[in-house]
Amino acid sequence: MSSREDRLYQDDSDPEDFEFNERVAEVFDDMLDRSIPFYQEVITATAQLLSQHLKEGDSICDLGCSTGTPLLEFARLLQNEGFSFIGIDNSQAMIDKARLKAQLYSQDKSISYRRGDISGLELPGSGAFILNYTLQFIRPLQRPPLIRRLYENLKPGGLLILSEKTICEDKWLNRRFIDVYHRFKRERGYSELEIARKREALENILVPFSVEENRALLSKAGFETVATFFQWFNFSSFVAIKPG
Ligand code: GEK
Repeated sequence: MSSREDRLYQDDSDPEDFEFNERVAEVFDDMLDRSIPFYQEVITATAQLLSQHLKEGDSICDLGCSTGTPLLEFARLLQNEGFSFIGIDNSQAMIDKARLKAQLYSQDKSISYRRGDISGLELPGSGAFILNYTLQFIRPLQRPPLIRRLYENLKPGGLLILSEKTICEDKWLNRRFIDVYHRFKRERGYSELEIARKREALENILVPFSVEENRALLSKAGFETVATFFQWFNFSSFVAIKPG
C-alpha cells in the first residue's frame, strides 16, 4: 500500500505545530522513508535482535506504532517464531491506517492495535517493547516514569529497543550533524523551504536527548545491559536488556 507523497510543508503559509492527524497519516509512510536515515535497516536489525532473544509465545509491543510498518515487517520476517504483535498509538488516524494495512497484507490476525497514550495507559506484559522515534515526543519529565514502567512490564530477560533522533553535546558538532541530516533530506527531494518549515513546526514538540542522556535513562530504570546497535550522526538505536 503506497502512501501519498509528503508535500505538507511545500507552501509558505505559517506552519502550524506538528500534529499526528489525518493529513499526516495519509503521507506518513513516505515522510518516514524520506526523513529517517536507515529506517528499513533499523527495522531489520531489530527483527534480528528479537529473533535471537525471544522465545515462542512471547509478545512484542510497539509503542507509537504509527501506520504499523515495523510490525508488518516483524510479522513477515518472524512468521515462524510463534510471537504475537501489539501496536499502540494515541493517534486515531495512525491506528486506522495501521489496521487497514494489516488487513491488506493479511496480517490482521497476527497483529492487534490499540489506541492509547503510552504515558498513562496500562501496558501489557511483554517479551519486548519497541519505542522507535516516539520517546522524543513524550515530555522530558514523563520519560523516566515511562521507561521504568516498560522495565517493570518486561519479562525477565526481555528487551527494550529504543530509537531516537539525538543531539550531540558539542554545539559545533551538533550543527554539523544537523547539516548532514538536512543534506540527507534534500537528496530525498525535500526543498530548503520544506525542511525549514517542518523544523519550525516540530520546535518544542520533538525534544531530542543526547545519546548519553538516553543511555542514563535506560540504566536508571534498571536495565543493566544497554548497547547502541546503530548510530548515524544525530540518529541512534539502543538495545536494553532486563536482567533474567
Ligand atoms: C515507526 N515507531 O514507524 N502515546 C502514544 N503514541 C504517541 C504518543 C503518546 N503519548 N506521542 C506520540 N505518539 C514508528 C514511528 S512516529 C515518529 C513513530 C515520527 C505517536 C504518534 O502518534 C506517532 O504515530 C508516533 O508516536 C511517532 O518506526 O513521526 O517521527
